[in-house]
Order: sequence, then C-alpha cells, then structure tokens
Amino acid sequence: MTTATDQPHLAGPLSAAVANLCTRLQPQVSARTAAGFREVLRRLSAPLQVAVAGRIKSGKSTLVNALIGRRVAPTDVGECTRLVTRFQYGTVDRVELVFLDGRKQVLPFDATGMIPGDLDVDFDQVSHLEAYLTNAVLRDLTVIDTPGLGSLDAASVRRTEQLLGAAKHRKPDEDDDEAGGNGADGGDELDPTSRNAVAGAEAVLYVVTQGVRADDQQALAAFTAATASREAGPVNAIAVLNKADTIAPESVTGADGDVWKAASLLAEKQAQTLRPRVADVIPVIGLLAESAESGGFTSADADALRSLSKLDDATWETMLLSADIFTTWDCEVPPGTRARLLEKLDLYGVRCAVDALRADPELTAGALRRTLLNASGLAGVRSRLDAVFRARADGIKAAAALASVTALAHASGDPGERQRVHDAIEVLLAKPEAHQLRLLEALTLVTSGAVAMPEDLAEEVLRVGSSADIGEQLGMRGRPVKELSAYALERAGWWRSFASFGATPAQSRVAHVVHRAYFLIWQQLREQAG
Ligand SMILES: Nc1nc2c(ncn2[C@@H]2O[C@H](COP(=O)(O)OP(=O)(O)O)[C@@H](O)[C@H]2O)c(=O)[nH]1
Ligand SMILES: [Mg+2]
Repeated sequence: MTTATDQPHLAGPLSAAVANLCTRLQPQVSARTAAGFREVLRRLSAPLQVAVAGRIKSGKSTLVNALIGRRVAPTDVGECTRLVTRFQYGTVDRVELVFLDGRKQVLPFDATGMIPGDLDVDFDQVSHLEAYLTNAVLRDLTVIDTPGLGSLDAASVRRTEQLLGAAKHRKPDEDDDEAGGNGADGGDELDPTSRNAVAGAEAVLYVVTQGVRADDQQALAAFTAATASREAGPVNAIAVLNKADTIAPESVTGADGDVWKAASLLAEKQAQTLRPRVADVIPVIGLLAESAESGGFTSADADALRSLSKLDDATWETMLLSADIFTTWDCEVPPGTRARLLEKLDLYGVRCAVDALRADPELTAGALRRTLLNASGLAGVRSRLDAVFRARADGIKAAAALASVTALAHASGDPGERQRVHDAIEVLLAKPEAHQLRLLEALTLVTSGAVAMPEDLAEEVLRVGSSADIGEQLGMRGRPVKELSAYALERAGWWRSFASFGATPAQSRVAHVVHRAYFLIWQQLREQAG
C-alpha cells in the first residue's frame, strides 16, 4: 500500500497528513464526496495557487509578467484581459482555452510570444485560460491572473469572484443531480457544489494603487481561499502598492519630494488600513519590473536613453514635465522611440535611467537594465512572496485542503458521513505534528475578527502563528536559547491561565492553542539545548 508521504509533490508534512486523511476516508464516504476528496488530493500535490487580485487596471497582468519574467499576459485592453488565466509550470510552452463545458482548445502565442489579446470564439462560452510555461518560478507557485473586481462587465466580475471563492454562496447555475455518484476516476465528474467546495485560490497577492478604497477592502474580505470560510489573512495574503512611480511626492507629508519615500510612507499607511487582512503592503513599480525582467527593455532603448542623457539640463527638465511634452518636444531621438520608452518605463523610469547614465556614461545596457530592476522594487515583492507564501506553502495548502474536506462533508447530507469525517479531522488535529494547522486556524480566526482579542494579544497570536522561526515567533531574534526558553515557558503559563480565566469561550479555544504553541516551542528549545 502506498502512503501519502510517498507522493512526490506534497509541500510538506502537514499536506501529507491531510492527504493521508483523504486517502483513508475515501472508501468510507459516498462516491460524490470521494470524488471531492480526489480533487482535494490533486490540489494538495499541485504548487501553491496564488491569485493576483485587485481593481481593473491596477497593473495585475503587468506584475504577473514581471514575476514570471516574461511578457506573456496581455495588458491594458483586449478580450483576454477579461479572462482568468492560470499560469502553471509545464515542460512545453502552451496556452489552452477552457470552455464552460470542459472543452479545451489550444491557442497559438502571438508573434511577440504573448497570449493573444483577442479571440475568435464565443466569449460567453469561455471559462478561463490555462497557460503552461517552462519558467522556473512556476515550479512551486501557480500564478492566477484575474480580470479584477472593479471590472465594468458583470461576466469578468463573476469569473474573478468564482476564482477567488467568493461565489460560494451563489446558487450553482447547473443542475446538482446530474453529476457525481458514478465513482469513476478522473476529475470531471464533480458536481458544482463539490467543485465550489474545493475551487478557489489558496493565497492572494492583492494589487492596490495610491488610493485604497472601500471596495478594495470588501474585495479582500470576500477572498475566501478554498471557499470554506478561510478568509484572507496575514498567513495567505500580501498586498503591493503598485504604480509607485505615479505617486506625487508632494502629496505625501514627510516624503521630502522623493517618490520612493512617498511610496513607502503610503504603503505603511495602507498596511494599517488593510491589516490584519494582509501581512504587508510592499511598494513596487510593476511596469519597470516587467520591462527590466521580461526582455522588454532592449539595447536600442538603452541607446535612445544614452542620447537623451546628453541633452542640456533645461531641455531635459522641460521634457520631463509631462508625457506629452516628452514625446513632442523637438529633439534628435525620434518621437516614436520616445513613445516606446514611455510605454516601457513611463516618465519616472526614463528619468531614473538618464540619471544613472549621467552619473556613469559608460553604463552598459545590461547594467542599465539592472539599475531599472533595482528601482522597481521587485526584489522586495519576491522576498515577501518567499517569506510569506513559499515558506508556508505546506501550512497554507494543508489548511485550505482541510477546509475543503470539511465543506465536502457538510455538503454530503449524510449525518453519519459528516461525523466520520469530523472525527477523523479531530484525530488528525490532536497530533502534535498537526498543531501548526490549529495555530494557523486560530491565527485566521483572530486576524479576521471572527474571535475578538485585545490588540496586544492579537499581535502576539499573529507573531507566534505567522512564522516558523522560533526567535521570530517569540519576538526575540538572536537571543540566547536559555532566554528564549524561559520566555516561552512564561508565555505558555500565561496563555493557559487566560484560557481558564477572563476569556470568552471563543477566546479560550484560541488561548489553548497558543498555550500549546508556546509549550511545543519550549520543548523544542529544551531538546536543542540537549
Ligand atoms: N506608470 C505605471 N504604469 C503601470 C504600472 N503597472 C502597470 N501600468 C500600466 O497600467 C495599465 C494597466 O495595466 P494592466 O497590467 O493591464 O492592469 P490590470 O487590468 O490590473 O491587469 C497598463 O497600461 C500598464 O502599462 C506601473 O507600475 N507604473
Ligand atoms: Mg489584466
């Protein structure tokens, strides 16, 4: 017999534990629930699914291209920008159009290697696009580009909502009775209820621009990973403040006229508004990142910038006043070339590049590209993606899968089955190695406001629950083990008494979990100390 741990692609021990649970329960549940479990198993062994969400035109597709390192997602206009596109790893580059009835059609890339912006098909029959790319980034992250929740047409909104899992309360528009129950292998026999129970992204990269509006917050609140009420929280959601280059620094106090400083200050303010829904708000210039990272920035562009860097100060400052003046002012670089520079870098990027060339006229095209990449802030986004998503993929995936399993059991309508699944989950969660799942759950409850906590305690739960590094969990990085261990024991005791006295029943349940977390940390430290 094979056990789940033999499966090659699971993110870690927590995912393996949930996969085991699904495998063991499969023969004990109805064919329909079993089909759901198969889907959960399939998802568990796939890379973490990260949806890029946000208002239309916030620069989501541009950022996706930057992250993948290839200009492949159409930006701006065109029908395909109104579709959900899943970018996943494949051994051959390929794009498939998936229709609502499950049919698939291979799409050719356009002449520039991009997904074509427009399609020669009945748009209403299209579900989404699947893009398989050889890019290494996609090996452990599947990136899902969405049309955006502020889209003008209802269909785009519906597609986005469905993908994000927000559509779970919607009545399925298909008939429930036709599917399921045949127990055949393959992924397509899932009925809509079950499909909704396991659909949805597991994590979200939320793209905002200068003004965070009420509907941004609503959209974020509506993000419900894996649909079973696992809302966005600091464990599975980060935000970027995109188009940082378009921020007028004089509109932000304390920025001293510096665009990047203004962006950082604004991002910090937005983080306070969006917290605790997101772990962080990171400023970025998606357009610069895309051009620098995806081969969009060419040596011809570098040459044009070099010519511009030789203009006298007065002319140059005048040209930078607006995009219009920049392209129409009389100068030796052809207007078309300048328009192209604007498209790739916008005024801020052009200024950055020329500043760099003036400081060092010998700068090569490659070095200039790296300068622009640095100026884009993409590295900051990458490192947060690593810290928040990649490092926690196991916990995020396992928690989402467990939520799906619970939802499937609920939807089954058989009380006996529901009880069996419920019991199995309890047994799993009682194991010390599954404690991290409980902690993630507690963290999500607290940060989503489902369980009210005093602010300092909420902060503490957040700290303990959102890192795998003991020093960080205790807020005492780099301190000696003895100190860490004493503190862990003290906090374990404190949370135990908080669980017994002075806590609401809901707080008490969270407190027990936090107590146990500290206790396990203390045990681990003791073992380390020998
Ligand atoms: N100035 C500037 N423009 C950007 C940036 N990111 C994206 N854009 C532009 O914003 C427009 C919309 O971008 P797109 O990625 O299609 O937005 P989406 O609808 O959210 O996918 C395009 O014209 C992009 O070139 C940025 O960081 N700075
Ligand atoms: Mg788009």
